[in-house]
Amino acid sequence: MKVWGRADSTNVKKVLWCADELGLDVEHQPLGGRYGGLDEPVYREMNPNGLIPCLQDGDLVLWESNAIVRYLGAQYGAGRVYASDPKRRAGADKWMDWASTTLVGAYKDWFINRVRKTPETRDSAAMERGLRVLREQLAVADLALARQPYLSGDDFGMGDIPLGCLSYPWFELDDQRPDLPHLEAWYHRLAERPAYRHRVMIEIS
Ligand SMILES: N[C@@H](CCC(=O)N[C@@H](CS)C(=O)NCC(=O)O)C(=O)O
Repeated sequence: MKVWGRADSTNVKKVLWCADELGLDVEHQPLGGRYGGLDEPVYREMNPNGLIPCLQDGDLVLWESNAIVRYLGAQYGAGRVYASDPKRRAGADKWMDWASTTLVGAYKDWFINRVRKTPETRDSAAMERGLRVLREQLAVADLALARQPYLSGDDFGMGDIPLGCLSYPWFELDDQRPDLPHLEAWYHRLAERPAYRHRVMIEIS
């Protein structure tokens, strides 16, 4: 099994973290960002979007990070990362989609300006707007986590992976965060997982 994509990309982190949780032996090829290679014809053949991550497992080539996480879970983690019960699985699916749709635009506005731009080049208005929306939206996750220990339900699962990847910079950068105790307790639970520490808690860049 092979995964393409630089390790510090949020979407690549999802895949590498999930694979580690499942104990899979993955060949990792950094790509994108400072590594380049996204316009190489061989890569475009696999992922015509020219984005990372991309997975190859036997004759399957797959892009879209959440689809890859779902595939790995269904193929190698049924009953663990990927709930067998459709109702429990739908609950996890919901949080995966929520993180990648409702939340991610605000997250990018905040993260890119906060981390990747210099004070001179950053769009402060976009950064503040992103921060404001993040504060509001993360309260929704906090409410859910008041009732269950994981976004996936009683146990860790794929529903925790997208927000788990976004949460590391959120909790580690020293911006003013609202008091969301259940979200914070969940983050600390994730930080106890060796696979999370190995794949997600790496230098923020
Ligand atoms: N919806 C796609 C988004 C993929 C995406 O935007 N990937 C970014 C990195 S997080 C990318 O390829 N950026 C170009 C680069 O890193 O050079 C997914 O979830 O896989």
